[in-house]
Amino acid sequence: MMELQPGRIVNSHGRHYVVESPDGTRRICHPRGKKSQAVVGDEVLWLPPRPGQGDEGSIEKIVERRNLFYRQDEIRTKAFAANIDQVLVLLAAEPVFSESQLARALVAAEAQGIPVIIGLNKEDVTVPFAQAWQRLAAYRRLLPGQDGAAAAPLYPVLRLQLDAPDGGTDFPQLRQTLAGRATLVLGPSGVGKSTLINRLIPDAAVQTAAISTVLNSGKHTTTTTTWYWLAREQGCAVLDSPGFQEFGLRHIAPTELVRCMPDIARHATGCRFYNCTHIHEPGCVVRAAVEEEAGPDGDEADGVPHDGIAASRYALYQALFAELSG
Ligand SMILES: Nc1nc2c(ncn2[C@@H]2O[C@H](COP(=O)(O)OP(=O)(O)OP(=O)(O)O)[C@@H](O)[C@H]2O)c(=O)[nH]1
Ligand SMILES: [Mg+2]
Ligand SMILES: [Zn+2]
Repeated sequence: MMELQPGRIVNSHGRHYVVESPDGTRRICHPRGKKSQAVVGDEVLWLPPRPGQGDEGSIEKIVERRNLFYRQDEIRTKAFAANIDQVLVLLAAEPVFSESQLARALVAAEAQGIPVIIGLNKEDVTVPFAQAWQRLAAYRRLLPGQDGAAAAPLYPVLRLQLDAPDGGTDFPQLRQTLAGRATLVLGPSGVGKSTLINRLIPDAAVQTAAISTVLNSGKHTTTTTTWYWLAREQGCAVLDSPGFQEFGLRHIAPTELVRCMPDIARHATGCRFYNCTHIHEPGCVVRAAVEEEAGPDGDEADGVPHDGIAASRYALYQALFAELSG
């Protein structure tokens, strides 16, 4: 009897999975059944080929996952990765990002309890960068700490210039958050996800491509998710992923949504209505907390904690609630 071997899926292409053994050796394996349910990041048990049966192994078992980050579109489920410690949602000055798609990715991460950091790349493209930075005000601004904790932004938002020698203003902070964790790099096409991987791991030599500024979109250069080690002994890995356009949230119930939007959830607990949808109920405290006004200097991230809900975030909640109820 051949013995089951432990391994981790580091890349997949259709029914071909690249499985990495603890000693770092890699080989192609196929899933045993008809369905291929394994995803990058999965820990698996696999069997080497029998003598004379080629050199591809077979995946026998997927070890129970800590988490699975995925999107659920109308017709299909698209798994990005399993067993990750955090998601870096990378955006850029160009192409112009969709706040709705950003919010959706954040909701999907919260639903799985996966911490998120947001990166805004291409600081050198100054005017579009300033506009994009402003559009992220609701994510950057400080929320008062709860239970004695210090005030903190809704999400950390880092300024980056990933093709520059120093990596941009907040690159040192990015390096710090990557240490000791497995980070899925997620975002639209053309924002610089693969550029980041190449910068961190020069051996990776991942293909990158210039965006089309005419179409305001990337070229979808990366087509599969890949797990790269930065420091294997410390468990530090970064995962490159294909750019996404639409982030479906069909797997989230409308009543679950508020829990996945922390700036809204912090008010929802005070709502006196049992089963309040926070959409139309008169006297709902969530609706009362929506702030139409920006901060004193017009920038919501003015360094002063704001407890109110940014109007743009509440509008996203309303739109998503309606969509998921449909
Ligand atoms: N101006 C500027 N361009 C950058 C910066 N970082 C990356 N780029 C460029 O942006 C383009 C897209 O980069 P990629 O790394 O291929 O983007 P990606 O997110 O991997 O895109 P997909 O694989 O299509 O999802 C390339 O031409 C990069 O050279 C930056 O800081 N400033
Ligand atoms: Mg790429
Ligand atoms: Zn309410």
